[in-house]
Amino acid sequence: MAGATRGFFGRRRERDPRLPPGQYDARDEWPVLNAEATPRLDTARWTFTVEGLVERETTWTWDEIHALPPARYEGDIHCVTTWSKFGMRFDGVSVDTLLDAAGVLPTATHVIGVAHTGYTTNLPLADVTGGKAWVVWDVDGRPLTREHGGPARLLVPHLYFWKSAKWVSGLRLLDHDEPGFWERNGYHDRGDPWTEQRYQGD
Ligand SMILES: Nc1nc2c(c(=O)[nH]1)N[C@H]1C(S)=C(S)[C@@H](COP(=O)(O)O)O[C@H]1N2
Ligand SMILES: [Mo]
Repeated sequence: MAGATRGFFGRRRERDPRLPPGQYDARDEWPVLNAEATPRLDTARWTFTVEGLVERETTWTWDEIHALPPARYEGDIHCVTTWSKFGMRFDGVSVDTLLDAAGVLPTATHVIGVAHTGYTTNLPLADVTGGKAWVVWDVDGRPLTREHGGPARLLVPHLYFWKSAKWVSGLRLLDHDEPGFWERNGYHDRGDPWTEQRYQGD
Protein backbone atom coordinates (compact mmCIF):
# COMPACT_ATOMS: atom_id res chain seq x y z
CA MET A 1 0.00 0.00 0.00
CA ALA A 2 2.71 2.45 0.98
CA GLY A 3 4.54 1.75 -2.29
CA ALA A 4 1.42 2.28 -4.37
CA THR A 5 0.67 5.65 -2.80
CA ARG A 6 4.19 7.02 -2.58
CA GLY A 7 3.91 8.88 -5.88
CA PHE A 8 0.56 10.35 -4.94
CA PHE A 9 1.86 11.83 -1.69
CA GLY A 10 5.32 12.42 -3.13
CA ARG A 11 5.23 16.17 -2.77
CA ARG A 12 5.27 16.97 0.89
CA ARG A 13 2.94 19.83 1.76
CA GLU A 14 4.64 22.77 3.48
CA ARG A 15 3.32 23.24 6.97
CA ASP A 16 1.28 26.44 7.18
CA PRO A 17 3.29 28.92 9.31
CA ARG A 18 0.02 30.14 10.86
CA LEU A 19 -0.48 26.72 12.47
CA PRO A 20 0.93 26.34 16.01
CA PRO A 21 2.51 22.98 16.89
CA GLY A 22 0.06 20.10 17.29
CA GLN A 23 -2.82 21.97 15.64
CA TYR A 24 -4.78 21.30 12.42
CA ASP A 25 -6.73 23.63 10.15
CA ALA A 26 -10.46 23.10 10.77
CA ARG A 27 -11.27 25.01 7.53
CA ASP A 28 -15.07 25.44 7.19
CA GLU A 29 -15.82 23.72 10.48
CA TRP A 30 -16.18 25.64 13.72
CA PRO A 31 -16.60 23.14 16.56
CA VAL A 32 -18.80 24.15 19.50
CA LEU A 33 -17.39 23.44 22.95
CA ASN A 34 -19.02 24.30 26.25
CA ALA A 35 -18.87 22.97 29.76
CA GLU A 36 -22.38 24.24 30.51
CA ALA A 37 -25.76 24.41 28.78
CA THR A 38 -26.08 27.13 26.13
CA PRO A 39 -27.91 30.04 27.77
CA ARG A 40 -30.50 32.24 26.11
CA LEU A 41 -29.52 35.81 27.01
CA ASP A 42 -31.79 38.71 26.22
CA THR A 43 -29.84 41.75 24.95
CA ALA A 44 -32.49 44.01 26.52
CA ARG A 45 -31.27 42.85 29.94
CA TRP A 46 -27.65 42.03 29.06
CA THR A 47 -24.89 43.81 30.99
CA PHE A 48 -21.10 43.83 31.05
CA THR A 49 -19.28 44.89 34.24
CA VAL A 50 -15.67 45.74 35.03
CA GLU A 51 -15.16 45.32 38.78
CA GLY A 52 -12.57 44.55 41.44
CA LEU A 53 -9.40 46.64 41.57
CA VAL A 54 -10.70 49.59 39.56
CA GLU A 55 -11.30 53.25 40.36
CA ARG A 56 -14.98 52.98 39.45
CA GLU A 57 -16.85 49.75 38.92
CA THR A 58 -18.51 50.24 35.53
CA THR A 59 -21.45 48.46 33.91
CA TRP A 60 -22.54 48.82 30.29
CA THR A 61 -25.87 47.83 28.81
CA TRP A 62 -26.07 46.36 25.29
CA ASP A 63 -26.73 49.82 23.81
CA GLU A 64 -24.02 51.49 25.89
CA ILE A 65 -21.29 49.04 24.93
CA HIS A 66 -22.22 49.45 21.25
CA ALA A 67 -21.74 53.23 21.62
CA LEU A 68 -18.04 52.74 22.50
CA PRO A 69 -15.38 53.05 19.76
CA PRO A 70 -15.57 49.89 17.63
CA ALA A 71 -12.63 47.53 17.33
CA ARG A 72 -11.94 44.56 15.06
CA TYR A 73 -9.77 41.44 15.25
CA GLU A 74 -8.84 39.80 11.99
CA GLY A 75 -6.78 36.67 12.37
CA ASP A 76 -6.59 33.15 13.67
CA ILE A 77 -7.96 31.23 16.67
CA HIS A 78 -6.63 28.06 18.30
CA CYS A 79 -8.47 25.56 20.50
CA VAL A 80 -6.58 23.29 22.89
CA THR A 81 -8.48 20.31 21.40
CA THR A 82 -6.15 20.90 18.35
CA TRP A 83 -8.33 22.74 15.85
CA SER A 84 -7.34 26.15 14.55
CA LYS A 85 -9.19 28.51 12.25
CA PHE A 86 -7.54 31.09 10.03
CA GLY A 87 -8.67 34.52 8.98
CA MET A 88 -11.65 35.05 11.27
CA ARG A 89 -13.07 38.56 11.59
CA PHE A 90 -14.58 39.57 14.93
CA ASP A 91 -16.15 42.95 15.69
CA GLY A 92 -16.77 44.48 19.08
CA VAL A 93 -14.82 46.67 21.44
CA SER A 94 -11.26 46.53 22.73
CA VAL A 95 -10.79 45.41 26.33
CA ASP A 96 -8.46 48.42 26.63
CA THR A 97 -11.44 50.72 26.12
CA LEU A 98 -13.41 48.97 28.87
CA LEU A 99 -10.51 48.92 31.35
CA ASP A 100 -9.64 52.57 30.65
CA ALA A 101 -13.20 53.60 31.40
CA ALA A 102 -13.13 51.82 34.78
CA GLY A 103 -9.58 52.92 35.62
CA VAL A 104 -7.43 49.93 36.56
CA LEU A 105 -5.69 50.39 39.92
CA PRO A 106 -1.89 49.96 39.91
CA THR A 107 -2.15 46.98 42.26
CA ALA A 108 -4.08 44.91 39.68
CA THR A 109 -2.06 42.09 38.08
CA HIS A 110 -4.68 39.60 36.83
CA VAL A 111 -8.20 39.47 35.50
CA ILE A 112 -10.92 36.88 35.68
CA GLY A 113 -13.21 36.70 32.68
CA VAL A 114 -16.65 35.85 33.99
CA ALA A 115 -19.60 34.49 32.02
CA HIS A 116 -23.32 34.93 32.66
CA THR A 117 -23.37 31.14 33.18
CA GLY A 118 -20.73 31.20 35.94
CA TYR A 119 -17.86 29.98 33.73
CA THR A 120 -14.60 31.73 34.61
CA THR A 121 -11.10 31.96 33.14
CA ASN A 122 -8.05 33.73 34.53
CA LEU A 123 -5.58 35.89 32.63
CA PRO A 124 -2.56 38.03 33.46
CA LEU A 125 -3.56 41.68 32.99
CA ALA A 126 -0.80 41.98 30.35
CA ASP A 127 -2.61 39.39 28.20
CA VAL A 128 -5.77 41.50 27.88
CA THR A 129 -4.19 44.98 27.48
CA GLY A 130 -2.30 46.59 24.60
CA GLY A 131 -4.72 45.56 21.84
CA LYS A 132 -4.67 41.81 22.56
CA ALA A 133 -8.25 41.21 23.77
CA TRP A 134 -11.79 42.16 22.79
CA VAL A 135 -15.41 41.77 23.76
CA VAL A 136 -17.03 40.78 20.46
CA TRP A 137 -20.59 40.34 19.17
CA ASP A 138 -20.13 39.86 15.41
CA VAL A 139 -18.14 37.23 13.56
CA ASP A 140 -17.49 37.50 9.82
CA GLY A 141 -20.13 40.23 9.63
CA ARG A 142 -22.91 38.34 11.42
CA PRO A 143 -24.07 38.31 15.04
CA LEU A 144 -22.39 35.59 17.10
CA THR A 145 -24.73 32.65 17.43
CA ARG A 146 -25.71 31.50 20.91
CA GLU A 147 -23.61 28.35 20.47
CA HIS A 148 -20.50 30.45 19.88
CA GLY A 149 -21.13 32.73 22.86
CA GLY A 150 -23.71 35.21 21.58
CA PRO A 151 -24.74 37.81 22.30
CA ALA A 152 -21.10 38.58 23.26
CA ARG A 153 -17.94 36.74 24.18
CA LEU A 154 -14.45 37.55 25.31
CA LEU A 155 -11.80 37.12 22.58
CA VAL A 156 -8.16 36.56 23.51
CA PRO A 157 -6.92 35.03 20.27
CA HIS A 158 -3.19 34.81 21.08
CA LEU A 159 -4.03 32.24 23.78
CA TYR A 160 -5.93 28.93 23.49
CA PHE A 161 -9.61 29.55 22.95
CA TRP A 162 -10.79 28.42 26.41
CA LYS A 163 -9.60 31.87 27.57
CA SER A 164 -12.23 33.42 25.28
CA ALA A 165 -15.19 33.14 27.65
CA LYS A 166 -18.50 32.77 25.84
CA TRP A 167 -21.55 34.71 27.15
CA VAL A 168 -19.13 37.01 28.94
CA SER A 169 -20.61 39.13 31.71
CA GLY A 170 -17.52 41.01 32.83
CA LEU A 171 -13.95 41.25 33.98
CA ARG A 172 -12.80 41.20 37.59
CA LEU A 173 -9.44 42.81 38.39
CA LEU A 174 -7.33 41.07 41.05
CA ASP A 175 -3.91 41.54 42.67
CA HIS A 176 -3.16 37.80 42.41
CA ASP A 177 -3.72 34.86 40.10
CA GLU A 178 -6.79 32.70 40.67
CA PRO A 179 -7.47 29.70 38.42
CA GLY A 180 -10.72 29.68 36.47
CA PHE A 181 -12.93 26.76 35.52
CA TRP A 182 -10.64 24.85 33.13
CA GLU A 183 -7.49 25.96 34.89
CA ARG A 184 -8.81 24.24 38.05
CA ASN A 185 -9.59 21.18 35.94
CA GLY A 186 -6.16 20.50 34.52
CA TYR A 187 -5.64 23.09 31.79
CA HIS A 188 -2.54 25.26 31.78
CA ASP A 189 -2.68 28.53 33.71
CA ARG A 190 -1.74 30.69 30.69
CA GLY A 191 -2.35 28.67 27.50
CA ASP A 192 0.10 29.93 24.86
CA PRO A 193 -0.52 27.83 21.71
CA TRP A 194 2.95 28.52 20.26
CA THR A 195 4.67 26.84 23.21
CA GLU A 196 1.86 24.26 23.60
CA GLN A 197 0.84 25.26 27.13
CA ARG A 198 -2.10 22.85 27.04
CA TYR A 199 -2.19 21.23 30.49
CA GLN A 200 -0.83 21.95 33.97
CA GLY A 201 2.86 21.11 33.86
CA ASP A 202 3.33 21.73 30.12
N1 LIG B 1 -18.81 30.18 28.98
C1 LIG B 1 -17.94 29.35 28.40
N2 LIG B 1 -17.02 29.86 27.58
C2 LIG B 1 -16.15 29.03 26.97
C3 LIG B 1 -16.19 27.64 27.20
C4 LIG B 1 -17.17 27.13 28.07
O1 LIG B 1 -17.26 25.93 28.32
N3 LIG B 1 -18.05 28.02 28.64
N4 LIG B 1 -15.30 26.81 26.56
C5 LIG B 1 -14.06 27.41 26.09
C6 LIG B 1 -13.39 26.52 25.19
S1 LIG B 1 -12.63 25.18 25.86
C7 LIG B 1 -13.31 26.77 23.85
S2 LIG B 1 -12.34 25.86 22.82
C8 LIG B 1 -14.10 27.85 23.25
C9 LIG B 1 -15.02 27.26 22.23
O2 LIG B 1 -15.69 28.28 21.55
P1 LIG B 1 -16.65 27.84 20.39
O3 LIG B 1 -17.66 26.90 20.95
O4 LIG B 1 -17.23 29.11 19.88
O5 LIG B 1 -15.78 27.17 19.37
O6 LIG B 1 -14.89 28.56 24.18
C10 LIG B 1 -14.30 28.76 25.42
N5 LIG B 1 -15.22 29.57 26.17
MO1 LIG C 1 -11.25 24.38 24.10
